[in-house]
Amino acid sequence: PVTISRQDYRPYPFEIESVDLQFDLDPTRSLVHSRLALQRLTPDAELVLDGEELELVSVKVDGEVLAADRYTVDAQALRIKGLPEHCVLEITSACNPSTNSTLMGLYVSNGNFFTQCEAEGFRRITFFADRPDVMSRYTVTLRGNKAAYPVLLSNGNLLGERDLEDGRHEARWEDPFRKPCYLFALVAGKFAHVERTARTSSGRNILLQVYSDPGSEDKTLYALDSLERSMIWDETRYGLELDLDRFMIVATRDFNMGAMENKGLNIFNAAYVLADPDFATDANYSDIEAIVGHEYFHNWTGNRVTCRDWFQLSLKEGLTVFRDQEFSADMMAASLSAEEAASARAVKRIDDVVTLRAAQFPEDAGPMAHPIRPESYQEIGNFYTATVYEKGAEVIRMQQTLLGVDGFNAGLKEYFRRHDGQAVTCDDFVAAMESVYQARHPGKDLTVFRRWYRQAGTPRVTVTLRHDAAARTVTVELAQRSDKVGVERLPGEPDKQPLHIPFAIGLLDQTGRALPLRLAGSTDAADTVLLELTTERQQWVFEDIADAPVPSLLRDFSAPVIVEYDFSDAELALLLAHDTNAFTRWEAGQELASREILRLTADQAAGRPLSLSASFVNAWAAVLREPTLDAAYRERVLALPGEKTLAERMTEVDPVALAVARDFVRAELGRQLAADWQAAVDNNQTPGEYSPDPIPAGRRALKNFALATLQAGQVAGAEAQLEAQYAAAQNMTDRLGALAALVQFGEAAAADRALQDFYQRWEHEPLVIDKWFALQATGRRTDVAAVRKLADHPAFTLRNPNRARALIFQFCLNNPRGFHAAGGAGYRFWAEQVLALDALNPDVAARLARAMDRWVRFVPALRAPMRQALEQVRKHPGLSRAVTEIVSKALE
Ligand code: DPP
Ligand code: ZN
Repeated sequence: PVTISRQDYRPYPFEIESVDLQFDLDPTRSLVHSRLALQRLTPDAELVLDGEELELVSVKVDGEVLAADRYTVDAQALRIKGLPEHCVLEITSACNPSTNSTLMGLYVSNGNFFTQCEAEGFRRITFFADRPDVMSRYTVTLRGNKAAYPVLLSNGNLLGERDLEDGRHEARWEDPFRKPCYLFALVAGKFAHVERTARTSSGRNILLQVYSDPGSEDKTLYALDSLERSMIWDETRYGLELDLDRFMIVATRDFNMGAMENKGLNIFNAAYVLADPDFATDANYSDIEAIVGHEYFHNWTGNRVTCRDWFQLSLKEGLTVFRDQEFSADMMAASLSAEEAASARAVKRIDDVVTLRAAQFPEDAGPMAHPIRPESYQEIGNFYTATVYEKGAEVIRMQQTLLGVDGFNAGLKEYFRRHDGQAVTCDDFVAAMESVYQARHPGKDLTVFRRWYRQAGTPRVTVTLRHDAAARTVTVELAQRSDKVGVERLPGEPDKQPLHIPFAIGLLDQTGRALPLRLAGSTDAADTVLLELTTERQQWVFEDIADAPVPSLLRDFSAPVIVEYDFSDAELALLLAHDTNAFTRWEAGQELASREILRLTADQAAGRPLSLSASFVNAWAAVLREPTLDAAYRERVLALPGEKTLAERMTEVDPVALAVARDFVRAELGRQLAADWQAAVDNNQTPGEYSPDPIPAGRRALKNFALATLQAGQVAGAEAQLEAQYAAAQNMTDRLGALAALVQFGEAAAADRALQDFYQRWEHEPLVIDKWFALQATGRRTDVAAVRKLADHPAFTLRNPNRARALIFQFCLNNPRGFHAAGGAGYRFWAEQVLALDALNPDVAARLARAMDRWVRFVPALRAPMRQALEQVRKHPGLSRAVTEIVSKALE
């Protein structure tokens, strides 16, 4: 496979001023006529247009058919030499959407046409310069049978529609803004829609529409509300107004990712559009809001200003994830009291950090580790990663932390002033931010900060505290190192260098009171101080501190780093009880729980009996009984750290022992604190009409966590409560919560009864059947034989990515007992499924391939069969470039 390097970027030698596309839509042979107005920028340059799986029908230059010896065409590209400086190129080609199982380019789902072009799907639609720095103005004509495809949509504004002979019709669309081809979209078929008109701050009316399968339109109202909220939020928070007269979202059941930000015509996985209380959970509602927001926010951060090349992907994704995180936090906090709002924001921050640690930290320490701006790739589809997205968002957040919210907003404004309408780089973004930073903080710059864009790996920050009783000072020393990660350094790449790390710190006295912090030489005192670590090791002195304090470190997770400090259990318990920063308070509990689970994992692996420490039980009891904590936050504090996060702390991972130990802790907490959990259940009922708002959602989260914990502890009466809740539930959160606890911790017969009932109730709603598969895929009783049986169920298909993710991915990624069972049957199943998926959809197969990323860290008995499974996949003839890249890197 060819490796593409960031250093090799060259501008495209042609300008494509306009693109006129005409589609004759037919499921088995769609014809695409493309008319490109070209300007050659480099003398003698050859025109190379990407094209894959296309049948070339004809090529004309300035109206004349091009002689066959003037061009070549192969499986990758059409090449034309000797074009004049200005010309009009007309290309007719054909493709077959009905057999396109990759879901890239033009494909058919449920009888309707959809497109997906990011990153490199447009080349499966027509021959084109499929790269983000080639920006053009598009007009699009769609023609198709009117009865079969009554709705014909593309980007921008509708110019007109008319009927044609033979029962066909056409629609003409025009996108007034230049765009790269990855933002092109078309949709054709039978749809229902909901719509409303919203007014922008400058007084323009915008038509907002959400399209879905006929009959589903009632379930799209939350998405439509979320779209309107997104529009208002981007105006109020960033002064960014929608630039189109019309904004459409279309839901499809078959989609490789969550959603896609095509200009004016977002295409969404139905899972992130459809909701009603009966079949969507609280988590589904918040995902819909976040993803609708995310794609909408791309209109400015991604579309108006786009990426020069795919190495700059984080330019739009990190920034847009940051923006959707802020949007969700603001929406959660809206209409709450100040105290509740602070707690809701902390919950959002915790959830984002949990995701980062579970997905990104392992990635950054494994064979796929890469900087947020990668240096090279073989398949760009493999770089839509937690690093580019979630770590990318943290790098943006740090810039906000360093500049302050006002400074950051000014920096963003400067970014748009400089680059609106352009395809730019991450450096351009930082330069815009830096211009504000330097103006407001003379003498400072972002030189060191920029290293975050080119260094992979999670930095570790070691903290040392020295109290001088005589001088009444505390000296804090921070030292950073970026461990070599498990990847070869690139040729010529220098050693890891120190990063610019904003490190928020507080100090508590031994009774848990917050100490006012005053740095030597300063007159201001504050509860939290932001230390800026820019070299390998630095010291700060705080004055006026009589007794040795307990530090509260990396408040609000001010940087994506791992903190090393030798807390005693008693100090952690103090922080858990008293820290004024909600994030670090939660963190203290997580650290206590991690220590407990890791100790028990070692006991389990060594065959020693397991016993939970009394001090840990007491700490959890105190949280359960603390009257001031709100439900959502309390649930986050009580929840145990996840297996993937815990595994990163083990030198050799024994996943089954870890799962057993973690479940043991849950069960013991349930058993020993049964009365407290029951009180949490009783005090957090949510009668009345369903609302996905944070307060009732938080109550349900705590109540369902408490009930499941009681069941984990096999507490008498818990199962009956779960069965009763399952039967009487008025919303999916409660129904699924009860079902999940029955499947995970209940008696097999009770679980099976409920599963059967659930299937019958929801047989006709695929999104709920996905949940049914996922619950079983992750069930403690589900082994490889059981998952194979589920894969034979008539409702299962690998062709639908949501279904494949629900069963196969969930089993391989989130069922440690089943997947890692001794003997390697899980790994053989993985290899089979990767290969079967790869034949259909390489993008999705490559994601599943990553289930083995961390294989070298497992105990030897598992490592050997894991390696075998990886080798088996790697040597498979005809393996896609995408999967080849993943398994080869894993085996390197
Ligand atoms: N659709 C994906 C996202 O919005 C890729 N752009 O993140
Ligand atoms: Zn995005």
